[in-house]
Amino acid sequence: MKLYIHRVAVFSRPLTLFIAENNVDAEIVDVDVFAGECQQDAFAKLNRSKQIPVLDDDGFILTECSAILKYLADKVDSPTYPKDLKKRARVNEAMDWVNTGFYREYGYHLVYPQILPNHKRQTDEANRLTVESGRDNAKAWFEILDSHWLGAGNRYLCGNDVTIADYFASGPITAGELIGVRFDDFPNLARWVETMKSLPSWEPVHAPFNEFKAMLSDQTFVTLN
Ligand SMILES: N[C@@H](CCC(=O)N[C@@H](CS)C(=O)NCC(=O)O)C(=O)O
Repeated sequence: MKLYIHRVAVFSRPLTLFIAENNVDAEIVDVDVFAGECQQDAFAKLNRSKQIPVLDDDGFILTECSAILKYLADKVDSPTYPKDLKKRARVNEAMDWVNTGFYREYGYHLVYPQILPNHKRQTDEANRLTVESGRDNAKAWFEILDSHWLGAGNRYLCGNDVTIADYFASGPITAGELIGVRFDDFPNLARWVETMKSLPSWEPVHAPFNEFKAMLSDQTFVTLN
C-alpha cells in the first residue's frame, strides 16, 4: 500500500497517526502541497480532485481521509472501527459531524483564510467578515463538542474506547493551534486533546506540524478565545 500525504496537512495527520499506532504496513509518499504538486497533471491522474490524502492499495485508489481511515481500520481488523451496527453508526456520525458543520466554520472560515493564500477572500474586508463569522459559529460547535460529544464523562468521542473518530478529529481540531487556538475554555475537549497527544506516536508524527506552527507563532491571528 502507498499513502500519498503531506505531513503537516489536516487530513493527512490522522492517517499517519493511525498507521503508526496500529503498525499498518504502508509506504508514505510525501507530496509537496505547498509547491503545488497536487495541481500538476501527474497528480491529477491519481486524484481527479487534486488533493491529498490518496491511498493506493495495489491499484485500488481511495481518496478522502474519513473513507481511508475506515478502509484501513477494516483492512487490519482494528477494534477502533467497531463491527457492532450501532457502535459503528455512532463512529460514522461523529466523523461526519466533525467533517461537515464543525469544520466548515472552524477550518474553512476561521483557520484557512488566515494562513492559506488559496483560501483568502478577494478583499481584506471580505476576509475579515469570513473569519469573524467563522469564529462566532465555530464557538457554538465547540460548545457542542465539549458538552455533548465529550461530555458525560466520555474519555473519547464515542465513549470510553478510542475509535477512528478520534483519529479523524485529531487533525481538524488541532489545526486551530496554527492560529493560536487554545482549548482551555472547553475542559472536556482540553482533556481529550491531551489524551490524544499522549499516544506514543503523536510526537514523532506531529514534528513537522509543530515546526510549521513555530514558523507562524510570531503572527497575530483571530482565534476562538
Ligand atoms: N475532503 C478531503 C480534504 C483534503 C484536503 O483538504 N487536502 C488539501 C490539503 S489539507 C489538499 O490536498 N490541497 C491541495 C492543494 O492545495 O493544492 C479529505 O478529507 O481528505
